[in-house]
Amino acid sequence: MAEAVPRVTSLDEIYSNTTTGALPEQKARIKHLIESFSKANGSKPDFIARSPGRVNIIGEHIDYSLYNVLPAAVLVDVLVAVKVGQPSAEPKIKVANTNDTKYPTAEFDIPKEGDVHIGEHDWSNYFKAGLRGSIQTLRKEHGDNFQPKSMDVMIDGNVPAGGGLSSSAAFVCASALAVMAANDHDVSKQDLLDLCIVSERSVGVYSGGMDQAASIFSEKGYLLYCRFVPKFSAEHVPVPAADPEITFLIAQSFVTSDKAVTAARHYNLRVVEVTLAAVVLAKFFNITLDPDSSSLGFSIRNFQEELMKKLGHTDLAEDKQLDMMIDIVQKRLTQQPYSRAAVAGILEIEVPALEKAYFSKFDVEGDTFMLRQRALHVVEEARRVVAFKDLLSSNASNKLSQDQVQYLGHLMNKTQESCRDVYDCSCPEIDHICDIARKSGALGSRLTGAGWGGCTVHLVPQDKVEAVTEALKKEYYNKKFPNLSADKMKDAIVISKPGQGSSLITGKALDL
Ligand code: NG1
Repeated sequence: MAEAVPRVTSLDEIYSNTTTGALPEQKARIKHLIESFSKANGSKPDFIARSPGRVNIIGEHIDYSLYNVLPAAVLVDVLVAVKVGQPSAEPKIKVANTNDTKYPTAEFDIPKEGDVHIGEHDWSNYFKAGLRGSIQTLRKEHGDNFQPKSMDVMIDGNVPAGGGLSSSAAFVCASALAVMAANDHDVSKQDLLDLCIVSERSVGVYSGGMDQAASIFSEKGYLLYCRFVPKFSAEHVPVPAADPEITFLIAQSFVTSDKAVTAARHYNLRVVEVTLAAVVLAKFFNITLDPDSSSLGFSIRNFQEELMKKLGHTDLAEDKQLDMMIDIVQKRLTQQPYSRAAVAGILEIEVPALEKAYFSKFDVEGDTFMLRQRALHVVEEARRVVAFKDLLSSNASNKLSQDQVQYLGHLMNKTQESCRDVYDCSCPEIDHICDIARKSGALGSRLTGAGWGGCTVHLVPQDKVEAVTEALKKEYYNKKFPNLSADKMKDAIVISKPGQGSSLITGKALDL
């Protein structure tokens, strides 16, 4: 039996041992949510579905090429409080937010047939995305006549929006979990993951799957090593001991990058570029790729597997295979960007056929594509992830030496260089934060998440945390945002130990 998303009856199971002082603060927050819910709906919620944000330690922009990544859940999360109504031919949904001035209440029906409608950019779309995916799954399982239940919902989220900690995945995962639970479905972690990846694509972002995996599968105290092939699997990797202890410091840039708004020229364009790189390389080696589970159906990882089969190298270790891939990308793809006509020419198809295959699922701005640069980032980053994970796993029960800690930091610094220069997904503010942090004691500093703003993560020895924090305040936040409120400053820099993944908060945990 696949493992179900846990039901917890005590908040300690989620929030204790994650960050000092977290438990009382979270209890107060949940109490406030329950009180606001009762005020709006006349009684307490039946349960609260919860899913956290995540920080990616290493493995950036490679999940949608199906390469392994190493994220962890953070403490901040999205809470979806629910009161369940009756099954109905015309089920009604009311979605409110504890911050109702910023996020006004939305009310709508679930259509009898077809998908839940998702309109222009609106905060409630992320709930609708989770709802849409869940209803599709429930109808698949119980037939088209399945009658969903009405729901009164109130949401409270503290993952900074557009801040690189994957607020969208936390929101979609918590919403889908809420809908499945409201309809008496004990969803497994794997099923929730599958449906959330598809759900999030309905908000227009051709997301990889890392964020949803980290949000759902993470366990307190562990990083989550995610493999996407042959199918998704998660391995819980402890953060090894070191002297001084290593910490992951998370610092916001406060440069907001809304993926759903900028996707056409940022995120989705990269998805197209790496997909085109995969099919072009396959063509060069006379390989026909079968569609895979990546966003557009053809991934560099799949090309690698097919190439290794063809060359008789399937038993070669992962790092050696990736070294070969790096060499191939450098030799076979040109520095110059490729036009649509050039790609179509290589694939021996007409431009309209190319456009139908790779440009019709979502809007993409751009007529030239940096295939070599994007593919090179992908295979080199995948190689760094393997090196990082191998070092952690081989030292799970020993203390890391100073050299080993330095090496982990070095890998993170290389990721940042590649994101900045090769994948072009950093921004001046992120580069600046990384410089300040390194100069004041961080061993590794890089953007985390999609980039173009958002958030950074730093590998910092415990005895340097204060120096790095002070330097960032002085040289970045105080200069760039002199009027930052105390609350915002508190959110700007966080040391969050790896947190717990999705859960349903029920029973006694709601008696606050
Ligand atoms: P963010 O934008 O930080 O949530 C996005 C993708 C991930 C991954 C990273 C880059 C979504 C939901 N998430 O993360 O899958 O591709 O960018 O590594 O689109």
